[in-house]
Amino acid sequence: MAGLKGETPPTGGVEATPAVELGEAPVLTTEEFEQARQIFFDRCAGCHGVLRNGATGPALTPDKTLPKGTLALASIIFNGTPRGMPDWGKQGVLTAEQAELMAKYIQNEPPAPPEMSMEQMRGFWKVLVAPEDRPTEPQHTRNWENFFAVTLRDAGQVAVIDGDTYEVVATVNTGYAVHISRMSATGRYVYTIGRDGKTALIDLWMDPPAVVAEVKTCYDARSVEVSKYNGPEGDFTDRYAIVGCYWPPHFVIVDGLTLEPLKVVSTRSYTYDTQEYHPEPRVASIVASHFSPKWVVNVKETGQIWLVDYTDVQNPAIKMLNAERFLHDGGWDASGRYFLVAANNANKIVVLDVQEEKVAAIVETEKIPHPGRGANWIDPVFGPVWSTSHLGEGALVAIGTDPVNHPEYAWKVVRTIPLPGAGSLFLKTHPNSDWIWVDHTLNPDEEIQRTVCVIAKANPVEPYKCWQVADYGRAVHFEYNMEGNQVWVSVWGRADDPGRTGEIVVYDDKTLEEIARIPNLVTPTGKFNVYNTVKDIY
Ligand code: DHE
Repeated sequence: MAGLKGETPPTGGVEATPAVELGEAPVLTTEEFEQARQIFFDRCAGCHGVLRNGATGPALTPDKTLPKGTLALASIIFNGTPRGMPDWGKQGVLTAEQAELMAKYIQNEPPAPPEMSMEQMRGFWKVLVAPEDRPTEPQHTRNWENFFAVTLRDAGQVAVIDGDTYEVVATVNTGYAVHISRMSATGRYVYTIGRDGKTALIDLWMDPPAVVAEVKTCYDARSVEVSKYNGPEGDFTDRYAIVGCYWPPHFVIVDGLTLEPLKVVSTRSYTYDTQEYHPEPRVASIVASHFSPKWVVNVKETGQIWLVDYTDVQNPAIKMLNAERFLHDGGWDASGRYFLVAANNANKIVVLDVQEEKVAAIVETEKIPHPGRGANWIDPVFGPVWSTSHLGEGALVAIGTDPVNHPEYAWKVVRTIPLPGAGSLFLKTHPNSDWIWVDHTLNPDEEIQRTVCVIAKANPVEPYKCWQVADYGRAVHFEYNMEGNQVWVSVWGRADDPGRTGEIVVYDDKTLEEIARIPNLVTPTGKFNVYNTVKDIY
């Protein structure tokens, strides 16, 4: 079979013109093409896009890949690059044969994945325990506000762990590779979003906590959020949730208590600057405003921030703000008025003023900012700041966030603190803490991957201390307990390596001494403390 052609990507009715002669692409059998298509969807689409137009990672359309050739592409796939391409071969995720298969696959035209209708979403929707059959008060005596929802990435599960006792209270089946968990405004419910587009609703009042509803609204997703507003325009507490999809490129508003899909809105649109049509503008981070009944929806490829008013979900008013490409992750400043989001490949942080509903500033930072939700703290010289670390540079920056009392520092990088290396994914602090914690998960050096550093807020010029969290795997992501006096760090092992699948290490935040290990977790990743997530404390 000559270079197997995929279907024409959806272009909104306009015929797509292939950029190159497909005859040049390496030949794949139908089975090989199908295997490669699945691997691409699971491992590559997140950064490169399903249609391979590029975003966090470069475009991988045949006009770009064919000139490189199979050997060079396979080497990149196996060994990774310092710019952030994971070393899939070295990590043991792909074999040399699979790396070669993927190298051949990406020289072919990308096949178009299917769309998803409201009818299909409704077909996937299940209410396992109806709201009227759920408990009216907690069925256990545990301090559920100090529970942590922990993604067990390669197990397709979320562990609910008691932050007081470190016991795993429940391990629930969710979607595959849950990306984030968000809590209802009351904290009672956890909303998880799987990479496979499945949302699960976990009721923490049940004994043990269990999934009470689930729905699939996309084939590929990264974000979920709830309605948090309670004010003059109404009480929307826990009334709705919103799921942001990578594929199909849309967001879906669902009922907050049952996950019934209610409204789907496409994000296919035009880039904010050149105003070119984009067939795959994916939904990156979403946050709920506390000031107004609105979600902040960050649309990656078109570089727009959409303010979605949820007072009338069937007829939502959407304000589209021009921002920057490619929007990714971000968090609130301490006041909750400003949302700071990374446009990671532009090396910029966009500052949204939700009160004025405008972009307040775009801040130039280091290479590939990756804040998670960032870290808010008081700098001894510059006052209130928000920080991000970076994938492409060993640097943590502080950006002034107080235009009223420190206007000269607002929306400027006021500090750049050197780190042992690049490849940082996350950082975290807490108002009660003296430290900012930062990881180096994607650094190519094995020792640095396991190393976390703390920076003293009182002397933020260099790390106060750096150390390896474990003698295997990679250290990733932080979360504080409810009191803000303990820090949890994940260690990624390998799902197929018994005894070293992964664990969580708990530190005393005052002394930086290790106080507990929660062992035998399968690739624990994001950890979300109920209280801190409800209150947006980071
Ligand atoms: Fe994430 C947050 C997308 C890779 C773990 N990640 C986010 C958010 C987005 C996103 C849009 C913000 C959600 C929000 O706040 O609403 N992540 C992507 C990707 O597209 C990317 C680059 C590639 C992919 O294929 O997924 C990617 N992310 C990863 C990982 O490899 C990580 C480390 C492990 C994994 O699960 O795949 C990972 N991402 C996380 C975590 C958060 C996150 C733990 C939440 C951080 C927080 O504290 O808020």
